[in-house]
Amino acid sequence: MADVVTYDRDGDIAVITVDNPPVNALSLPVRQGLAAAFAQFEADSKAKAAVLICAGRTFIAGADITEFDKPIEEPWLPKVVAQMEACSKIIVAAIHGTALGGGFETAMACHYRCAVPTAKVGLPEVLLGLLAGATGTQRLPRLIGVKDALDVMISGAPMPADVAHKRGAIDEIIEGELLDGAKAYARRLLSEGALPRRISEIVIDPASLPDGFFADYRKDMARATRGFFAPEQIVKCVEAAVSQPYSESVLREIELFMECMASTHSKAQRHLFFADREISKIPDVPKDTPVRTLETVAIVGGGTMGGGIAMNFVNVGIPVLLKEVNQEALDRGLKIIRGNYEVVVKKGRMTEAQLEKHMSMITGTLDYDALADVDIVIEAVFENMALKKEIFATLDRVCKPGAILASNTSTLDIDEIAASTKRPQDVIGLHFFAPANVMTLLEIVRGEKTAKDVIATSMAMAKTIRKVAVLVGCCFGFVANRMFFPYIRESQLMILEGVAPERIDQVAFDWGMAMGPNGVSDLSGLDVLEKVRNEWIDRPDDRVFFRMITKLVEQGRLGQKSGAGIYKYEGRNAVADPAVAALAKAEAKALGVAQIDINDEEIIERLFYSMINEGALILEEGIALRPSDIDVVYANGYGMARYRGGPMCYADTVGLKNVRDAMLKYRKRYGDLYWTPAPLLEQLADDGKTFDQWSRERA
Ligand code: 3H9
Repeated sequence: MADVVTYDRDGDIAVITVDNPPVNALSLPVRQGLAAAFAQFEADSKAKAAVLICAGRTFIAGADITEFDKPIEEPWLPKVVAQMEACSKIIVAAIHGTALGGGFETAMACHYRCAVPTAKVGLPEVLLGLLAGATGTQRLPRLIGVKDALDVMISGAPMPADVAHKRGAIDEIIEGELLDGAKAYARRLLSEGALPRRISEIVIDPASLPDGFFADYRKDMARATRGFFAPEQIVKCVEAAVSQPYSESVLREIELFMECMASTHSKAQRHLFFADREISKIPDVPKDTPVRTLETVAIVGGGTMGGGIAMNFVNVGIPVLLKEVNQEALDRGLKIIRGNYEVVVKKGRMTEAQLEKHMSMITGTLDYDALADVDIVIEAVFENMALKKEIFATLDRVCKPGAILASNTSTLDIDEIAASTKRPQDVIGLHFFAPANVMTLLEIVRGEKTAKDVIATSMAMAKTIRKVAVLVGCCFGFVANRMFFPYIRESQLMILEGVAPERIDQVAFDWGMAMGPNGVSDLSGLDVLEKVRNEWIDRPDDRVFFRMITKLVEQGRLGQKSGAGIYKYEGRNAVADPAVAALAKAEAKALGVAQIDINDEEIIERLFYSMINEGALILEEGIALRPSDIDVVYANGYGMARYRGGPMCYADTVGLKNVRDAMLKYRKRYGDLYWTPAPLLEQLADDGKTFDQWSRERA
């Protein structure tokens, strides 16, 4: 038996322990160990019952995801759990931490389950584009009922121990030490004459479900699961659990699991699982880098952005000093924050008293000197370099030594901002995404002179305020916006070429964006995009660039906020506006832009390949550490469906040669300016490699 699983006996109770750090994943040695340990238990005449328990921080957290791209090695998990359930003597799972996926399936193969009150159990495979393929989709509906089981599997959300106990997924809550409690529980079961209780033997009565149950369930989940492959597969598994004998429906589960496993969706979602964990690994800022104290925060600028940023800190109990230029602006800012909290109260997620407490943690000030003692200042005024430099020069004068001076710029040069202070090592970019109190992404922009402890402190701060932080280098637009500009640029040009904005948005939406480029532009504010364009010193020399935005802003059409932009708005509903189509036609004529037929495939290629090529340039320049970091940015900051895995993963899925060849096609039509493939893309396309392979080879 492998060391990761050990077999001991305490009197008549066998204790089988899994010890495979960090999360006791079911890698091959664990499966081998479990198979051997339960064979030993079956043969051990002195053992009357077994307790399955895990060492370390958690019960088994699932199959080993790193094995999924390799051929299956026996014993495969469905076989191991079948062997366990078939045991002639009782097995008790003793759960702490999180029993997830294959871990919960292993627990469900046990005849009884006990857990500490802090434990959680669930089947989160859907988040990896998979389903619980080791009998989970067959056992959970039998154990807790069809509707609850579907909810657990479609959401992927774990059940806290008390909920699982109430639903019958956990039989006993152990208040004290888990192993002692589990052994005592097993002995009690023996004394009561309990027999192995096999979930697979429970029969679900189809008549217990309301008519049309599955059709209704599909309708209900449609919005939340739009575009994803796995949820429908899960529903099919549960339909099989209801309509077929267990021996047949488990085979159906394996078939549907293998389809998920082979899908591009699952590959993309698994890629993001590891990408989400890679982002915090910064080669020259190791985990043990010291961090500065961060107990007091000031924000300069109480507009929508500054207010949203303030809420992040207040929400985790950190008081904020909000600096504005005059009382009127300050009052307006505080009113917006209060309004945001009132929405939360209305939704029942906060009480009036909590609202007041949160508001009491924000102190307004009009005086820079009030910022003298804060640990960090985050500047959140509008995108104007001259103004930002002036503010940083003032901060340099008033703030205590060692205070972190951060700018929430979304595009501008952090090094130039830092140069307006005598302490560039303390200056960093913290690019929050709007609305800052809702969006999880935070780009942390490292300047040339930013100190390592300032980076480490900012990364730690991001965790505290529950943001997904990606460290990026300094260039116009950093990673997120720099790659977003080509996407908007192509959308704008296609409008001039005669494609309706709503069609572009629909194609992008169907591809997997939460909102198309035109809807997003209107939401962000066309005037904001125009300002950014104007601040972009070395923007492309191109009359057509962002042309529609410029013209619409001239007409006072600023987007959603002014009731009209690329669309006109009836309430919050975007409606196509013939005036915009007419404007596009007139502008195209004036600029000599040809009207052409563009199919959906071209819309996708132009929107996303232009973005991907910018990503390749960003990688060459070292602005992003890894292609997967870029993917995390897009999965969290721009509503790109996780089943695409982010733009760089999507490029790998399409094949870099295909991306490059499509670019060359557009280069022929539009010239070199935008469609010259990045040297990295050229090289990888020639070598038949992916961004992912390139990244691994450099690691
Ligand atoms: C499944 O079970 C399929 C079956 O139904 C069918 C099979 C036939 N495998 O997240 P953390 C690594 S699918 C491999 O930072 P936390 C992780 O990459 C699986 N590695 O810790 C990280 O590595 P590193 C269903 C894994 O305390 C380290 O462990 N299960 C796995 O914040 C620490 O992870 C799931 O989807 C894994 N399964 O959170 C659960 N899990 O240090 C996935 C983690 O090198 N896991 N690692 O970066 C989780 O949700 C969280 O890791 C957990 C702990 C909540 C357990």
